[in-house]
Amino acid sequence: SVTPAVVTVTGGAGQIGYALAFRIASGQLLGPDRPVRLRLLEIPAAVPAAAGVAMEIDDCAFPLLDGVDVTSDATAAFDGVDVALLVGARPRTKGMERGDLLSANGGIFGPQGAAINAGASSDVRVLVVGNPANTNAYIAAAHAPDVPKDRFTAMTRLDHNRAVAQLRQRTGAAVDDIARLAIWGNHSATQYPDLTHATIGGRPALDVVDDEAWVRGTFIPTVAKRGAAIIEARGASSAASAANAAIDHVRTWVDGTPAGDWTSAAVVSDGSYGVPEGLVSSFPVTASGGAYTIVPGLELDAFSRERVDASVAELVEEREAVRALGLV
Ligand code: NAX
Repeated sequence: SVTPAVVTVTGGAGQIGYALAFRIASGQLLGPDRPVRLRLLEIPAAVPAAAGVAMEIDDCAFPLLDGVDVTSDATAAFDGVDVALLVGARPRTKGMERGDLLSANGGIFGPQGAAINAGASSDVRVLVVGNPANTNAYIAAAHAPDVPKDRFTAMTRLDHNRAVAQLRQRTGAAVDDIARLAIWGNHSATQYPDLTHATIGGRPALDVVDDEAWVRGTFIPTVAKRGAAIIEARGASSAASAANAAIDHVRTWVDGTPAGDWTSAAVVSDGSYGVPEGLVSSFPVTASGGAYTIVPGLELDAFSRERVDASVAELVEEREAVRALGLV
């Protein structure tokens, strides 16, 4: 029998946690051959709600599920973890300054990084979803000196999928014919959804679209502000689509990207494209052999360069702020 993979979801009682947990337990994260031990980490006040989620998961009688544990103890949650999905975070509330937000999240992601460092399996893979996702991943990685840096990632796959969806709606192309889209920088409104290397059925997407005003005035802001539009429409932030993107991110990490295509993920920069080494920034990435690799050698035109630099400048500011606060 195969040893179950330990998958830990933080914020297991939250909206995204609720959408994620069932998909993980049903085998959609690691495939139909890998049994799963699911752990839900919550703050003490939300442990009863997480226990309710665990009851519902039990009630699905998923054949691949080895069991569900609920805990508010990070050490227990990350002991032997293979895949850590860090979803729970402190949201920005009214009147909260950025320093307060970063401090509150440093208090979450620092200790979680340390618990991963202490107890995770040697092949652990970490995806940070909770915002500010890039900087939370930076903080967690800084507290896990024994874990290779390339195991820490943050999620921009939802932004990537949103960009694919906008392009398919505009052009009528099939999703499978759209390739080489990229999200650069921070998972925030400064992100740069980049069509300059994208192709549709092998043709440059910019030739198919043939409308620079649409690209700059509609496509880019629609993708970058989609989260706010969902909140406006639904009265709640993206949940099932975020969970779906988290599943995609991990599946691609494990299974690889198709030949000739890439995806987007925020990974620890090696200095590529002038992004300071160590920052967790989104890039076009390929996956193979269980590792994400930044796509090398792409040409950035002047507009792209400016947009990437602006988003990376925001990441640098966040890094300086968490350093000044003593969070790393
Ligand atoms: P919810 O508020 O519904 O759930 C968050 C859960 O996390 C709560 O149950 C809370 O008790 C728990 N939590 C808080 N601190 C914790 C801690 N220290 N340990 C364990 N659990 C803790 O938020 P939800 O809608 O699920 O969103 C979760 C996070 O994802 C937010 O930070 C949100 O901003 C972020 N998002 C990131 C996206 C991305 O693309 N990277 C997109 C979707 C989403 O907005």
